[in-house]
Amino acid sequence: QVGSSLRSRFRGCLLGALAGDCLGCPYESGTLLPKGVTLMENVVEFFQSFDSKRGASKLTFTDDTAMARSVAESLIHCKGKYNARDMARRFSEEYAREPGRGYGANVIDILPALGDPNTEDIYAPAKTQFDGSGSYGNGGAMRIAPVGLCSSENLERVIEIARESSKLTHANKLGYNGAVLQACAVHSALHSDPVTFDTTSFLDGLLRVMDRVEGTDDLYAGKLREMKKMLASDPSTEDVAKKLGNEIAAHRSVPAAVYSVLRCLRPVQGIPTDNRLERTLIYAISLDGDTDTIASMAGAIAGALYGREEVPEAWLEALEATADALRQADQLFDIMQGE
Ligand code: 8NA
Ligand code: MG
Ligand code: MG
Repeated sequence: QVGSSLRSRFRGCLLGALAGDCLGCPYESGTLLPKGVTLMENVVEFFQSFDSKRGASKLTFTDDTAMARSVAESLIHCKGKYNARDMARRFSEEYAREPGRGYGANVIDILPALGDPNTEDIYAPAKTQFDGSGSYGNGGAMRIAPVGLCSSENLERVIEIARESSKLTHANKLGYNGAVLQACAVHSALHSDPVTFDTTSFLDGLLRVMDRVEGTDDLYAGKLREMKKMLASDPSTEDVAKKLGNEIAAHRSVPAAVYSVLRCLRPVQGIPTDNRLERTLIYAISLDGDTDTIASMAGAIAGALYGREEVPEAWLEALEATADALRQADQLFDIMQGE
């Protein structure tokens, strides 16, 4: 393993996901900006204000982290294996405990049934959503980072767990394929060297996966191909949001998260920081729209690439539940080492 240690990458991934959710949440679905100030300028100032705000109340996480924590806890409890019923029950119990975390408007209709032992087929409730077409919301992808940490060699296992575990709530292929892309992006970042990182081979790896899992569809694969051109032409954040999306739908948000990470490997005009994780989150939030979720997904990928060392100390103080993220990362790491 090159660069920071693999354990550090596990920590970086879960902390990055948490940070993106907590820091992106204040910007979700539109922000009233002072006159003459761009969204990116406002986000930069928000990030810079941390040191002076130390000791203030914590920035809280939302559904993205609430569900990701359940995914991680289930994988830990089941020793790195996927157990549908165990994970489903945890989603349900977590929602019952704290229903006010900002869940999607439709997923909440089926969360109670996922914890009911009388639910015979645990995948059935999700299939009833949207007149039987299933949800294509980004809720499958937003919580999938811990799955990307599963299995050091076997990408097939990552793909399988990502697909099956998102089907518990997202039966539409756009929904679960978005989770497959996000999990594979985390997995690939985790096993890449940030110093010699090659954007083209990273995208080609993801393309091979998505070409295969999408079959004749070309939605995610098409976006990955488009990204190669965009990285060369470097469009504005507004144009990136138009092309790749910044919405609540998986196919209109997961590609934007992947792009944010790749674009922020190098400096971005208007984001005056050398910290690449911080740059990635500021960029992702500046795409506007579903900011907490896009930043959380981008943070998970970037954190897996750069490791815990790239997480500013001020964040650890400012964010809710950092100790849990570190514990889960360590437990997942220990399970994977023992495989
Ligand atoms: P979901 O499954 O309820 O989907 C979210 C939304 O996507 C739905 O309410 C629909 O508007 C739309 N949608 C999904 N599938 C279809 C379909 N087949 N046809 C038509 N419309 C569809 O929940 P989810 O878990 O996927 O949602 C995740 C998002 O919700 C994340 O962005 C998360 O942060 C959260 N969120 C909450 C708020 C809030 O203020 N409470 C705002 C934005 C996002
Ligand atoms: Mg959220
Ligand atoms: Mg969101």
